[in-house]
Amino acid sequence: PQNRIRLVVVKVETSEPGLYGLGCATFNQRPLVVKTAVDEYLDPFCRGRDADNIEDLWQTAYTSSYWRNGPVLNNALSGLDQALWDIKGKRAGMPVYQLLGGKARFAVDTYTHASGTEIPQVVENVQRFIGEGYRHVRIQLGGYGSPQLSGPGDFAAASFGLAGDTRMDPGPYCRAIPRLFAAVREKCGEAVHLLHDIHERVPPMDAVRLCKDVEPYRPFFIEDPFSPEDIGWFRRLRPQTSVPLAMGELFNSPHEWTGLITERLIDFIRVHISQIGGLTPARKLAALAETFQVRSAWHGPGDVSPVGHAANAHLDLAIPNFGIQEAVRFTDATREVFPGAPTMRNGFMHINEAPGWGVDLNEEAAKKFPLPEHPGYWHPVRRNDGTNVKP
Ligand code: GCO
Ligand code: MG
Repeated sequence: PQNRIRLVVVKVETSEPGLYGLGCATFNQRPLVVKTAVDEYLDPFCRGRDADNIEDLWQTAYTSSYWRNGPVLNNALSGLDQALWDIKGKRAGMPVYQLLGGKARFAVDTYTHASGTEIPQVVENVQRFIGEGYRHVRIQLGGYGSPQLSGPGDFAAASFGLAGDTRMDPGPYCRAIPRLFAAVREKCGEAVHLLHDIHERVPPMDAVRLCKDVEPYRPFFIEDPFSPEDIGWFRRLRPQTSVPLAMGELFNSPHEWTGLITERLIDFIRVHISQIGGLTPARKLAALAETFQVRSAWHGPGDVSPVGHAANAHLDLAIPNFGIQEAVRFTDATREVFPGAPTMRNGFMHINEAPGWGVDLNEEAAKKFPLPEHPGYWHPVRRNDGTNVKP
């Protein structure tokens, strides 16, 4: 219950009895602000408007705040947008991927997460996932940036920060990851595709060196070597390594991805679809990326609702430049609240073929899971001297 995720899902009702749609608006770290944006602003804006005109509703709602492209308003907009696509599918009697042109593949290939505090544990987990049919596995040592490699923080002793603050030292992390890749390759062979998420935790030049250090182990991709504030570094990294690069889960705006794609600086675009405003902007982004041979890897962690995972998967099924998708692992409780949620078989994600997204919401069941007490903000991660590190 402590690590329960604060899912936000928007329900759009129409004047046609029983016709409604669902959209993912999950922002786990600030859920109530998204709720306010939906209830106080989008709801009155949308009343009386035609649910058939998705593009018009998206464009007019997007500019209705004048200031735009932030995570809160984009998530709220995604709730509306994905719900309108769900309605469109239900009205057509088709799954949404059919509205996008139909299937370009039979199912969605995925990667799963193998982690552990020690290298042998990670190796064991990779072997287990290969046994379960996965062809792609992300390998991490502990949490992002492996705070356990850095030892506990002494901030309390220095009367700086609070007890829950953790310490992250780039040195041990950057030395451990190439050893992790070497061990997994040695024990698990060449066939499995390996991924790793740097999660923007190290100074840019350390990330450059880390990418070069893991190059001999042929990663499928290395994710978020830099933070969005540092994307200028891709121009320096790209000429130095052939390691495939994935970027974008923190992006909000086309300004952030357009240059990276058109200058061919990344291989995988990894935006979080609700964070950029829903399916409407995501399918345009997918088309832009297709022209430049950039493949999709839509962000699909635990803090995306089953509706959002279904939206990822419908787009994955339809676009030619699909790359990879994060595997889902829903609990029985989540499946009870969201009947029709995507399922996994042999490392592939399958969607429910019912019209729309194929995912429903059991509002009665949802009442059993109120928001956790903790508001959801992240606790500080610090360098040795207490300086804040991007998460
Ligand atoms: C990933 C991620 C996530 C994020 C999380 C933030 O799956 O690649 O980086 O685990 O940290 O979604 O809330
Ligand atoms: Mg990530």
